[in-house]
Amino acid sequence: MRGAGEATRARSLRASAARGAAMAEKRPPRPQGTALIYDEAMTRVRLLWDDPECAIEVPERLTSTYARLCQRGLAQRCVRLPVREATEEELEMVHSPEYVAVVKGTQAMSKKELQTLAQQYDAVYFHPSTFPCARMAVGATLQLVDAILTGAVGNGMALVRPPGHHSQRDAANGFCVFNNVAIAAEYAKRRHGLQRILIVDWDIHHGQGTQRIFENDPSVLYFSWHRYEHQSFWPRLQESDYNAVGQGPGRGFTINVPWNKIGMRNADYVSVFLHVLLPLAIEFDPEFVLVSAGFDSGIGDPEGQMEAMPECFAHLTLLLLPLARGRLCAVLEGGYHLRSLAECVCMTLQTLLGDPVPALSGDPAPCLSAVESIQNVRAAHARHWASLGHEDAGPVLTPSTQHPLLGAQPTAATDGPGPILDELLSCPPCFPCTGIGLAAPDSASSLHLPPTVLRERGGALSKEEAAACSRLDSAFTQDQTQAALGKLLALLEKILSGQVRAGIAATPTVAAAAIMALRRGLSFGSRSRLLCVAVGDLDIPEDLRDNGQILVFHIGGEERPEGTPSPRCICLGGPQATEPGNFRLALLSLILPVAYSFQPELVLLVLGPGYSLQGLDMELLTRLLQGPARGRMLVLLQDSEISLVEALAWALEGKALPSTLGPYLSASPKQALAITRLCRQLQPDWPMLQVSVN
Ligand code: X5A
Ligand code: ZN
Repeated sequence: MRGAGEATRARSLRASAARGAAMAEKRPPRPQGTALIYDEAMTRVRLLWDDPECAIEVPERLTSTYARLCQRGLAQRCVRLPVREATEEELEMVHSPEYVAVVKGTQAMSKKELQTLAQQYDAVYFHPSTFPCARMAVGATLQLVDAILTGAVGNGMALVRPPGHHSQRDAANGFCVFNNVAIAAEYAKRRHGLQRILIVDWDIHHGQGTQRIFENDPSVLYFSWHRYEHQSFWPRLQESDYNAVGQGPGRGFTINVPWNKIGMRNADYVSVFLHVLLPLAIEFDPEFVLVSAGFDSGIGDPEGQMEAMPECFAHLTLLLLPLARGRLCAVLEGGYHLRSLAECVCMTLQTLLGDPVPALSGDPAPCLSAVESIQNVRAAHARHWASLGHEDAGPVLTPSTQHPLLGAQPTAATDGPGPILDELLSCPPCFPCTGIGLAAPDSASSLHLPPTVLRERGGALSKEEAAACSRLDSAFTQDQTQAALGKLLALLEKILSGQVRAGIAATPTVAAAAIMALRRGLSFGSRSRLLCVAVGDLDIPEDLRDNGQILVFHIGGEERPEGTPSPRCICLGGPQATEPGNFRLALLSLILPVAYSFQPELVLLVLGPGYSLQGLDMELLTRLLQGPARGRMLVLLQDSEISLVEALAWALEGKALPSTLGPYLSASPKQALAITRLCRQLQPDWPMLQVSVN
């Protein structure tokens, strides 16, 4: 009986797999397009009286940002969606009818009355256009949600005013009237039937409104970082600290990262994403990502006083895109330095469009205070999330920024980076060269590839190259191998000289090809840094393993006896290393932090013989490794694996993953221990590995 049942099951599985394949052929390979929503109507609200606290929330925030998007040619590349005003019913998904009525009443108020009403709230102003504008900010956000969730576009951004994340069920707060993002999350649940939504609030203020709306709700994972300075910064709430993790069934679904010092930089932000947000977000496996995209966390902002550069937001966006099949909806919140705001929005939108990210500038070491915050949040969440369950560091008891007797030290007021800021912002954005090169046998022509893929014809090898090849590869005499290696070298040449940004090369002998490519990369420039991530069985010669210019990760190869690991050749051996749970832990906690610390000019990804990464993990790896090297990557694979080229090409092209990452798969305790130990040993060499101060 049992045998027959299983046979039936197997048959129906095969049948459904075949159906899946047939469908996969018909539907467009990847979701397309990035939407932009903006309407001048939202510039109508402005402050009508004197109030220094609210004076920074000006209409020019939208007009100058939009002008810059047009100037950069980014707005033109987006799908434009029309705005609409949200209905009162939609507003009431989050707000009380009484509060909606109060805001509605402002349309007919005199300036005096508006001012009196505003005084009932903290840091708020009203204008006769507040109600229609705030409804439009919500409506614009919902239009974008609809477009993404119906598949009309892949992702998008809404430029809106007033902002939303401080707004609560019954109260306006911090320039916010209706909570655009919270309503969008509720709407996605009720109208689109979603069950898991991630809200990433990278504005520099705590979105206490959003937190309160969802603090009991396990279907919404809310992440916020914010300037805190031990509760001395607005809105000065205890509930913004790392130990506020949600309530009741929502325990664990609120993540707060307090910044206890100003001046946080690129490395601090990216570290928090790698070591706090991403592990939990991947475990949560959202169906949709909403970003409360405030840019007062960027350099120059008078509120935040932080020093993260515009390109940092490109990296933050890139790190979120592998989630939820790339279904990401960014909604403007704060951002008060007009130039910085515009640049940061450009970086975000450019990344949503799939462009490669610029290099992350500055020292890759997070500061002490940031590491303390990371340690504290991870300790607070260790009991709620399996992905942090192997965490052994407790919270920091006496933070470096806090005097044990006096409490928080006031931070001296600074003008931030001052005059150098203009210079920093005026660097022309490096528009990356486009194009993906493909060096593969002709059989690859039946694949469905992005239109930008350029087929490499290749040339004959020089005598020396041919000699080197035959030494490396005993099969080299065969024409096929020779042609493949010729194509590979020609492609690498184009990448090194900047004619194409990235490439894929399929050869009959990937091990030999990898060594040739590394040697060629080495000889290109004596100061160039090459990151090689090799998966599978591969033997990399000694001189390439401990070379100042090359950093090798060898994953899933032969297991070697434990010794002191070399900081330049990091091995995670054995077949277990490529199992999804183990691999994803290694990727976030080890590979990416080291890669960001190393700052390579080029990444060589080698899928060697015996390689056994899941398809989705291979795409995840390809997509995320584009961060540290400005999208410059060459993937080498065995020509018998030619079917992988399709997924690789779309990933290199910046397109979203074809599915969500799926239910959480935990790392084995043994592998988690091995990875944690490696991280600790390598920390002195690669500062972004740090997750605790002890
Ligand atoms: C959306 C936003 C900030 C309010 C600051 C009040 N609000 N001091 O950035
Ligand atoms: Zn803000």
